[in-house]
Amino acid sequence: MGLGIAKKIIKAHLVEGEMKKGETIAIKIDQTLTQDATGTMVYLEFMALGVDRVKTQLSVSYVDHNTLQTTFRNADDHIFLQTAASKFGVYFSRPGNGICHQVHLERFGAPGKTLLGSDSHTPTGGGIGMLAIGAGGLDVALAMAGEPFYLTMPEIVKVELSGKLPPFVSAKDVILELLRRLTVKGGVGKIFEYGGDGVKTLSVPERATITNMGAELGATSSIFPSDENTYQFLKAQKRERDFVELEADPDAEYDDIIKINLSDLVPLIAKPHMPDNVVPVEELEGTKVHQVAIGSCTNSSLKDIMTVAHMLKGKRVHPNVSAALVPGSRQILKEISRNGALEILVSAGVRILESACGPCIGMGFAPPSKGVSLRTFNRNFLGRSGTKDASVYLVSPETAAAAIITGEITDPRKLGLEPYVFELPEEFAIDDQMILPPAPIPEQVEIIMGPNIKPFPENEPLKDKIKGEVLIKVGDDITTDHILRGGAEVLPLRSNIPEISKYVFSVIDPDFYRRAKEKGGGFIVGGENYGQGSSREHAAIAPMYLGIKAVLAKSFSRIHLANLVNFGILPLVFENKEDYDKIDQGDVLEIDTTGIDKFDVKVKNITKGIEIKVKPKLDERGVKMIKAGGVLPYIKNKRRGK
Ligand code: MIC
Ligand code: SF4
Repeated sequence: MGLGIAKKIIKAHLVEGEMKKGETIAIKIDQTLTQDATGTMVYLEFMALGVDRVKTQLSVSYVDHNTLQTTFRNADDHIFLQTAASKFGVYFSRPGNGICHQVHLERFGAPGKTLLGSDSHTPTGGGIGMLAIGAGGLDVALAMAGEPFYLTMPEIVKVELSGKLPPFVSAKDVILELLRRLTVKGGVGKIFEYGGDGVKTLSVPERATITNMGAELGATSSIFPSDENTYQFLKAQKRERDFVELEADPDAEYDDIIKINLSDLVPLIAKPHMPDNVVPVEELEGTKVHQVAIGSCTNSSLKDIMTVAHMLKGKRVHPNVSAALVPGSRQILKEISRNGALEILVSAGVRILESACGPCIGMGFAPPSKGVSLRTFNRNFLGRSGTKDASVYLVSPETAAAAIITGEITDPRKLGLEPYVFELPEEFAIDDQMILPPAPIPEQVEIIMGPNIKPFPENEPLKDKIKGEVLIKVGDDITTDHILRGGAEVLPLRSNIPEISKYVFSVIDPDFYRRAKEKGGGFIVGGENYGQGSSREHAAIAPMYLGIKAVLAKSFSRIHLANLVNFGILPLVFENKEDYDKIDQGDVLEIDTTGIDKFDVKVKNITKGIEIKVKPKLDERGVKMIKAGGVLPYIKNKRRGK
């Protein structure tokens, strides 16, 4: 039986387990990436592991999330990250150099390699034929220390593309179409492998838009073949040496096949507050728009920006719209400065923001009260923009540009503009000055930790009996932005768990922190897909710090589940989903964990006098980690021979 691309890469990196769907496997990691908002924890964890230098082929530390620097905090973090990178053998991409996924694609991504990143959009690298996976920070720290990455062997779904995108329909519409069909839960436990004739019509940045937003499907990863287009992209980055061809065997077998005819697609839009709330743009035409933002790791490539510049040439930003552009990288910013596109955009009245995550994670450019904001980003979760009552819609750059011109949601096909045909430059505006290599003599580097950097709290081993109150009960699809939001107020606290824990669940329940403190911890009850979205392990560490011992849910998202286990919070799934209705907020539960080695955990709802049947969502390794109180105590015990 032949193999697809994903399986070929997994096979070449497999160190434990069998490539059978649902089995636990471990793979060797070639490259890692971290970003600052998750990275400070990663390097603190790496230090706790006691390893001197990274053991990977390449590790890169990016600063792109926290670049507002309203106080000393972010600046302190940057210096810590820079000195830690230098000492531990990690390349350091300075603030202003661009968004981690965009820069990694440009300067480091290589077909056939594995990449683990402490950011959920790491699968962007799948656009260049890497097996790129997002994970919690601790898993990335372990990979840097040379440990393999453990995951459940995913189902492999082939997405067969045929045809060619019509004018003003773009890569964003492909992934929005998949989200429309499959929802934000549709990809959990799956890798989406793209194939078919339509692949060759898509350039690497277009492919990367699609693999990037595979994260919104909940997928483990998404990947494209490595072909002539991949070669051309690498060549224009002066990195031909990194090229290898990668294609699926003709008789490759898949667990499922999804077909998309690119020629049939239309401009799509995701309505508030979920990326799968997708309808054709046409349905919302005429809705007044207050702001438009073009950027983020999904849609800030040179092609995206050139398309917008082409559509805005000689035009003005509508007087009721505030429009902003966030170039994905300094390379792109340099290119548009030299080719004239920047001049067109500035003349039109577009505001130019720094090459960073920016408004995507609520770092500036918040919409007005009750405002309508069109963004080329990947997430429109409640409150993420910084304005809780704003309506955020996700669109392609084409649809964004149309709204900039008309001031309302507009199908870009109807403007009567000439379609733009993008040509890859012979050579991109390559300039790696803002990527600092690690120090040749690590002993000479002192790691600088400002007062914002607090050591992370450790957990205690699992107790046989845990009693406590259900501190909060939430519904389906709760994101890590609900659990611990981003934004300019909270992000700077990422290196300070006691402070950031004050914001747990603050978007949906501002009283949660007070209750958790008063009761000395307790439990969380969730619905389906609990913890979807970001990889931020703070959404597990901060609840752990507040004394949360277990989360009972109908189902979990992959990364958050791993984070809970890594920090010793017991994940339990309802055996009968209706039992979710038999627990209310405020109920007192008693959990008996004495049978955990046999995956037997008993839950009693003392308040209601009933038993709730649950299964721990753990494999054997997970059980050991939970018993120890998380992965760090587990590893320390292992080293001490306990
Ligand atoms: C996001 O898009 O939500 C983030 C911010 O990039 C997160 C990481 C984080 O919370 O730091 C992600 O996607 O993993
Ligand atoms: Fe940054 Fe937004 Fe991409 Fe997350 S999704 S890495 S915040 S640009």
